[in-house]
Amino acid sequence: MAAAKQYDAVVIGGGNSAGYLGAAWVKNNSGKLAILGEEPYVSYERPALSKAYLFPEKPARLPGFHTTVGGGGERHEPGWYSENGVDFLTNTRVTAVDVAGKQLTTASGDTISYDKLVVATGARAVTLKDFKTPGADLKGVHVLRNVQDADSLIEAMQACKAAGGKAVCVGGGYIGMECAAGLAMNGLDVTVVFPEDRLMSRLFTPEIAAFYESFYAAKGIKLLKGDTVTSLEGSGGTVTTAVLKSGERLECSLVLVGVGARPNTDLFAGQLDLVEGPPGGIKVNSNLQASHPDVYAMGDVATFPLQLTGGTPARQEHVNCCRQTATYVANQLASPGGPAFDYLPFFYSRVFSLSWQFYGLSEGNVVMHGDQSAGKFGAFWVKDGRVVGAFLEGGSDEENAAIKKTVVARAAAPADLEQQGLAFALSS
Ligand code: NAD
Ligand code: ISD
Repeated sequence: MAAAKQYDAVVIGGGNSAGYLGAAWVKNNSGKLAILGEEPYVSYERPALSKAYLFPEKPARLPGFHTTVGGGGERHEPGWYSENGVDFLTNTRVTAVDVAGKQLTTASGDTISYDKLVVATGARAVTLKDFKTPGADLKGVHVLRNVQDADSLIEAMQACKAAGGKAVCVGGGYIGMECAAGLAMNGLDVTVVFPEDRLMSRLFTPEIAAFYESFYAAKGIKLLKGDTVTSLEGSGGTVTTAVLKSGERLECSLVLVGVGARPNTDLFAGQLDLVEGPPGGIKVNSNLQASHPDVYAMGDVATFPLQLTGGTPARQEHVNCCRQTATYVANQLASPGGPAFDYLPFFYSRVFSLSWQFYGLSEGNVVMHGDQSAGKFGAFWVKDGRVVGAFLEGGSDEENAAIKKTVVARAAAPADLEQQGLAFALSS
């Protein structure tokens, strides 16, 4: 039997965060690193898939968006990893990990030993099969998480156009909103179905949501609120109709499901402390170290104490968190201990000509400002007299940086915050 390969550190998962860890690892000159990813590609900037990848003209394609371009760094294609002594093993699925024995096994039967392990297994898209929705596995029903999903979706858009052009997006969150825009830009007739009373209800206030909803309506996108898909019907194995809880029947030849993601923790059940119930994930301490001292977790799968809220467990499914946790873990591997991982929640989206950013916490009273009819508006969340969160649509780099600064400083909110609006952030 061949001896197990040995590395100073192994990353399981070749997604967004793995690329950023690789970059910091090489910079730190930390030793022999392997990154094991089941996708056929080295790390790429996942956010592109629900945005520019779907553009009808000049769409983003690999190798254009390999990490670390989204974070303002170099583009690391496969050659970069080999030139820098990092074994990035694509098409490599890890099937078992012996945490105590510091060894893992891949689907092809290889055994790999490590000194330190970094869990970057990310999250998987929830599907309608998870809800046992009849018809969930019909052709034409898609989720979007990786390049393969995006390529299938693009192929499905062509088939949908040829079959009448009607598409349904299930879910009114990030994927539902961004993909509805992508499908509409490709000339499809799109209906979005979701259970809440407004788009992006996890973050948007009713006033914020109203702006995007009327923008979508003007683009011909129909929004069916307070409803869900109870079954899908098909003909010849391909979807033809979405049947809703309300009884409504939507003719369609493409269904895109964006109903959330679940952290991939299965390999570690019974071996590491996991967070049972929401937010799920692998529990790590303020140095992003799991319950075994030689294991770290980062990116979408890591549940860490959020310093901003006094250490409440947080799992942030966001590329910004992937980048920051990855750099932090690489630095921990080079030099353990030190200041806690301190994260400022950040979310953003871009759809059609729109672009918004949010920093901080959506807690307390909401103070709206700006002019929705001019496409430039925002909101501050004020708690105990301090600005704890800020949202801005249509902001320039300078304006977005200003709202971030206001949140970081926990600026005292003036009585006329609504009138001052963005000027308050710019002058803080
Ligand atoms: P999400 O949590 O943003 O939205 C899920 C939506 O589906 C919600 O509206 C929810 O109520 C709805 N839903 C849940 N069950 C449903 C059901 N049975 N029927 C109909 N609707 C249902 O999740 P998502 O949009 O699927 O995104 C998945 C992941 O990708 C998230 O981690 C997200 O943060 C990430 N993502 C982020 C961005 C971004 O930051 N711009 C873009 C795309 C994806
Ligand atoms: O910003 C994003 C985005 O569009 C994603 O798909 O973050 C994500 C992932 O959830 C994090 O990698």
